[in-house]
Amino acid sequence: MRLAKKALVLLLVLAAALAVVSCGGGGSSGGGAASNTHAMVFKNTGNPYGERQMGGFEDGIKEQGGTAILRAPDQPTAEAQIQIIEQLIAQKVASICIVGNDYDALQPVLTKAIQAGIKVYSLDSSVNPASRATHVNQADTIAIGETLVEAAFDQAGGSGEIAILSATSQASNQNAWIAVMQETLKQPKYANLDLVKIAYGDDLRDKSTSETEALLLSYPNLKVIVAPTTVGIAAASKVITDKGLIGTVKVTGLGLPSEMAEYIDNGACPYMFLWNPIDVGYLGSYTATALTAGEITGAVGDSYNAGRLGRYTITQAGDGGTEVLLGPPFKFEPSNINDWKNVY
Ligand code: RAM
Repeated sequence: MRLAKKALVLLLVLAAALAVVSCGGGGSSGGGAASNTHAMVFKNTGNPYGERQMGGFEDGIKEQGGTAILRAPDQPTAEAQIQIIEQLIAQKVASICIVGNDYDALQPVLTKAIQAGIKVYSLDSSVNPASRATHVNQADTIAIGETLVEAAFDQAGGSGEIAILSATSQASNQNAWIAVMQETLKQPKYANLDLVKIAYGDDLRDKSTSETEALLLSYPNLKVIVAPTTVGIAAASKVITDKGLIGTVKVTGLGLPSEMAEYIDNGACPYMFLWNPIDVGYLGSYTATALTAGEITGAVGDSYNAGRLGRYTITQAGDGGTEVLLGPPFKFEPSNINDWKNVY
């Protein structure tokens, strides 16, 4: 009797194990995510930068014969991205490219995806190293932060009040750039620059507009607004233009040429920086297929072909994980903005 019970238990255990294997839930080599479908989850909808980045990703996936799924929640929150990622796990996509709304909060759901055999990596806004194979970084974090401080210094004439208008307070890309800016401001050269406030427009046009208006009210002597977000820089430039403050308060930061050409032309933003968001997404698409093909694991030294962009090698990231770097940021100013405004 006891033996029969034991045999039954053994049989049940074996049956359960078989079920797990056939569902592909058995680990990273499982077959649950064997499709050629690759997903990108952006921060939120309604951001032209995000649309360019997703467009580049889709082009790259298509030219490799795969299917791209492009998703973004209405609001730029981790909770909303978690719901989308749960759906993608159920769909058994081959890879998930996450543009993180939070560095740590996505870890449980991304771990679940990884355990289901899905290749997970971040792009543009990173998630923590435990949640990703690697990170596709648009440009060197330190170079961006230092460049923005130097621009604020130059546009303020070397002294005075400056403010930062960021995206959400949880956005890891903006937070990494702001951390470098704060560090850089400690250098003696920048001793006369006073960072009075870091405001958060949440990458929403209306909130970025009202945050800019609040900055102008609270700090009447403000000289420069640095917005390391394409949504924020465009909203701030429009407020400065509408209020007749061109030349009094300058705007700089990271902007999309198509949205910023009019403000570079009218002087609200003397100059700004960015990289090619289409290329960021496109590099992501080749990272996806290199990971799912098992060509790379995301380790330092892994190298792979990224179509028209050429070959890339994975390097150590500042946060202890790894990354692949697209290239240096580019400066947009009156002399070149018209060449770029129709490109992205
Ligand atoms: C916004 C987003 C994006 C960032 C750019 C600079 O569009 O926050 O993540 O990379 O700005």
